[in-house]
Amino acid sequence: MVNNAKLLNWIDEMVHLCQPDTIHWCDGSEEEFNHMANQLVKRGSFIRLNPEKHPNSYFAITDPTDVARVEDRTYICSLKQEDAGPNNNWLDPKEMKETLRGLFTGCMKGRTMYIIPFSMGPLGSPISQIGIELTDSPYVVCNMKIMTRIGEKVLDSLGETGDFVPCLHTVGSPLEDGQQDVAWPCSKTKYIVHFPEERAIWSYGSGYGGNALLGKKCFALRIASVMARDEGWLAEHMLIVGVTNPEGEKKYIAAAFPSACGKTNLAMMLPTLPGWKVETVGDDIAWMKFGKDGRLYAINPEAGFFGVAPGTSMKTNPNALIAASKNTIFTNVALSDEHDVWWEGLTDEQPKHLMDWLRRDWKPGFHRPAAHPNSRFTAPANQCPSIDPAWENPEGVPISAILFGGRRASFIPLVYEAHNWQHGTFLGASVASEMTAAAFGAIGQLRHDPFAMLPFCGYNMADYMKHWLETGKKADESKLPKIFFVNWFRKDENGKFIWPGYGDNIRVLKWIFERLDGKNNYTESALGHIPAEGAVDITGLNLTNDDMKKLFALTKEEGLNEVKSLREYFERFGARLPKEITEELNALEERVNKL
Ligand code: TSX
Ligand code: MN
Repeated sequence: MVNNAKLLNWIDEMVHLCQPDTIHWCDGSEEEFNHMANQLVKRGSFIRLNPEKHPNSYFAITDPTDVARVEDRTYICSLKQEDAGPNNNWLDPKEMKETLRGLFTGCMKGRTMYIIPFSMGPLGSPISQIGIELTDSPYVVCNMKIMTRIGEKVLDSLGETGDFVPCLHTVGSPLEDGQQDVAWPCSKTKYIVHFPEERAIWSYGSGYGGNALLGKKCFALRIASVMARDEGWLAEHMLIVGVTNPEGEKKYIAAAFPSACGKTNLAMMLPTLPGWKVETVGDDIAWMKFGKDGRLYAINPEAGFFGVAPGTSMKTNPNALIAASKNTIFTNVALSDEHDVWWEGLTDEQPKHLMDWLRRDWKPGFHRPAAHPNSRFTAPANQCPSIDPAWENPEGVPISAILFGGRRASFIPLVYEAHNWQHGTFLGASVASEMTAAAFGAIGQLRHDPFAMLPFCGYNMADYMKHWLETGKKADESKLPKIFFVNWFRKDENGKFIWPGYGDNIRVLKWIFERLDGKNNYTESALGHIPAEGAVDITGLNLTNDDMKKLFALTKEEGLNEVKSLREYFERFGARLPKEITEELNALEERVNKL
């Protein structure tokens, strides 16, 4: 029996507000998943995939207006606007609650309220956190079952007095008596709202991804970043990998990249250097706390991958395809006549006929994609062939290096190392990426995305930088991870990528690995330590010395442009920008001026 008073009181209040027809406590069993998937098939929301190709897997299509996170409808409702910062939409929490109470009144009429107890992180880990999501979407329940640890065991762990983050979600589409449901109910009105002081999430109107699977971006990043600030740990938009050298020594690395840089591909990469191994702990989020030994330990709070499908192939990421070969939900991809899935980039040859993500006929030569560019697979992490043996270790894995990166056609070298934690924090603050999708503005335009956390930081980004600086000051610097910046995307004068990327990125990780062992394989540059000549292992690659020079070339003109762009960007944080960030920027300018 559930005896947690906070939980029971909150559910009572929310049932009264949302007025669902029925209530269902999710036990997290396979039977429950199958039952709900069957219901979704009956109602036309799911199509069962060919079990010979994808056992226990489903195809879902959303409403065409509900296909991505809605950043302009996402709010951080802190008591003070300055605490949300220029990086967030803000409204007074009292006013927002009033608006939401109005919207949520009767929002689940004609529907079932599902109660999903979930754990972010392995159950019982000192780094894990519990959330309870109330939702009227069975699609959300099925996805949460894959992406998190859900069900009775979580309630047991919560106990009588345990705390949790309340996560209320509705698709905002109540049903009148006898009204026929649609395949993807949602509302034109959308609100994704976080109350950081109260540590609560209210999400209205969308059934998709990060808007609706509230454990992921809303909890594990926006709310958790606030908890981490207050409690002295880090909640980061980072993949986690274990890298083993041919001698069998292993180090864990965390890495933050903006979207469209291939984070999931790096998390699951197949190294091309003989004897090297890369294993996956997580592909999106890292929660990091200091252990008793003074080192930083990370867990992946998730249990699945919610990966972008287009571009994923046996060439770019075979481990992701194997992870998604069974027990997987595909959303907004295309469906073949054999009830298999397809998306742009999956195969060189296009299928002869498909149903596209808008349920229309599709044939090769059509000038529109068959799969939505933001279409996804929801796959269990433990099905990934490269999954790390320690991926569910409750203590986490010790992090030796943190990587930041971006998609930069010029100036930013293939790899460089920060001088110390403060300089590394500045590298994180300087993350920027050139856009590849028109949805985010002009293609090729530089977008600043500090720590790759711009859409996910639950408070003022300037205070976030301060939190990183303070984390470094409190720690024993010799035990802190070393910080690096990487850029796989530098282009030559003909607009061609110079670096082969993908599995060959192990060559960069090898240099980093050796730096961590204290090898003197670097030289100084205006940005930081770069590999000494010959220190990046390029045996077997078609790269000339000239190419390698191009990957690290720095010009004064480009450097001054970079400094100008950063100064302009940081200005928006006003007096709240930590003075250390300005100092690092000034120091960079001085070094660039000597080029
Ligand atoms: O994921 C990528 N990574 C990391 C892989 C571990 N991508 C894809 C980015 C979009 C999600 C990359 N694209 C990478 C990379 O390292 N590098 C590039 C650029 C690139 C693209 C193609 C080739 C080389 C580099 N070469 C050929 O197509 C033959
Ligand atoms: Mn992400």
